[in-house]
Amino acid sequence: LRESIKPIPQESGIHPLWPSKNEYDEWYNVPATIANAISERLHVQKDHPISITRSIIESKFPQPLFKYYNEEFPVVSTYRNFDSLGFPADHPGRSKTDTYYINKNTVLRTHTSAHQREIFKENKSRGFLISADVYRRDAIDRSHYPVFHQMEGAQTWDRNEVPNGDLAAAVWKDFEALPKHSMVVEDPNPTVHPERNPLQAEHHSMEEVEAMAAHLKRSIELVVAEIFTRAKAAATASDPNYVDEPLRVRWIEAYFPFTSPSWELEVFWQGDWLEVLGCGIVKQDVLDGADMHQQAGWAFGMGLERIAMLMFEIPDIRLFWSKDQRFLSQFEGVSDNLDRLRRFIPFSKYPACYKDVAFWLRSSSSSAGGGLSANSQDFHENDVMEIVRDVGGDVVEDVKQTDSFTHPKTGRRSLCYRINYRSLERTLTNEEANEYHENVRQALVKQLGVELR
Ligand code: FA5
Ligand code: MG
Repeated sequence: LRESIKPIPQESGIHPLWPSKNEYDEWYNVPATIANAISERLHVQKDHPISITRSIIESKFPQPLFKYYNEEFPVVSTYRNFDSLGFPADHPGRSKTDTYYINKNTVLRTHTSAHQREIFKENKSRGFLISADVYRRDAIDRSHYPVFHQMEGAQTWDRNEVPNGDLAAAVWKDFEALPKHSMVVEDPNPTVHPERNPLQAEHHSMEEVEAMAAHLKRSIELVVAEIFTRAKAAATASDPNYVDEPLRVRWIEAYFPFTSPSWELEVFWQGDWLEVLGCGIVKQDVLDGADMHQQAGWAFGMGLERIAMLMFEIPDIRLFWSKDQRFLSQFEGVSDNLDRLRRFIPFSKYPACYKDVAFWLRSSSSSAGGGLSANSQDFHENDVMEIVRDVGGDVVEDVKQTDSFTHPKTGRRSLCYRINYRSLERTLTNEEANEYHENVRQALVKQLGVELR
């Protein structure tokens, strides 16, 4: 039944660099399915769509101006993942419900920005790209997965090295040298916002920030334009009558503790805006931490799955983890010859099987086994997501809350979730789905201490 779920790892068999058990503490919350993912390294697996996507993006940031890093190990200190980037002590991203911990001071990185400071420090080029697997306890749906891949990029200018010390002029010159594109880009907001996205006034002039922002945005737009050119060529190769829809992209304001001002880029895809990356002007603290006091520049972090989904028309993020030859064979030979890139042809969808589970949260704060707890105050939906995923693996397509109810007299809260069981590889029998669901119900009781309704 659990054939599509990887086996529970042996005591020390996760990875040679995985921390030993005596480093775990009461913060440890990494399920076996997640720990096993660190050995997959899809971003460097030849002919894997994530790896193909990575190399196409790399081609837009050429060496030696940029140096590429693809080997950073995912277990990092909380200092690297959070503190070195200026995350406040009470930032929600640090909570156990959002992040996988080995122990109080060690996590699975939640983003490639975890390596910014050290790579700024050791890198001798003016730019870098870091591609890697990242880990988040997140909702489950077609575009969210608890393990995914990001590419971090940065480029800096050194005030001591630009002609006449004129940073803005040097950046504008580099901007003018970038290729043009014909995409229509919505970008309605001013470059800075006095409260939400201020100029780092002690460090930059407004003109410098305008120049760096323009350079950053153009550099990223060129990636998107390349992806869509490839996507269109692939679609036309499979279907000569293919008519593409006009591409819509927009810059929106964003917030990150380590950039200001900051933006996100969204692409209109299948009827909805899909966020593909975050970026901004690097905070001087981060550069100072890397002894780059005279430098200024930009950084971005993009979701490689999201970009690959756009380019190959891959409909479901779980597919990237498939070992099914009907998936993998469609990308064979593409790494060596990008002209072979084709749209993904979905194999037929197997039937969905919806099952509901309803339960009462505990009203007391007594703690259940497993370190999780589900009394009404500190209940977090990600705990449900993770239990479901741990039991059902990739057979769970998505999980949605369908009801929430607080008893008027007792004040107890009840929740109902609808789970969609659907294998990407075969039809699940009703018996199998029932067995998964029963295991989910038992795990919710055992690990969260809920009372089933
Ligand atoms: C970050 O992770 C920042 N570190 C990005 C950044 C880097 C900003 C450098 C400024 C400078 P965010 O949480 O928005 O930002 O994630 C970046 C991208 O990762 C998203 O835009 C999305 O494309 C992708 N992403 C986020 N969560 C998931 C998920 N669960 N599954 C798949 N992709 C995801
Ligand atoms: Mg975001």
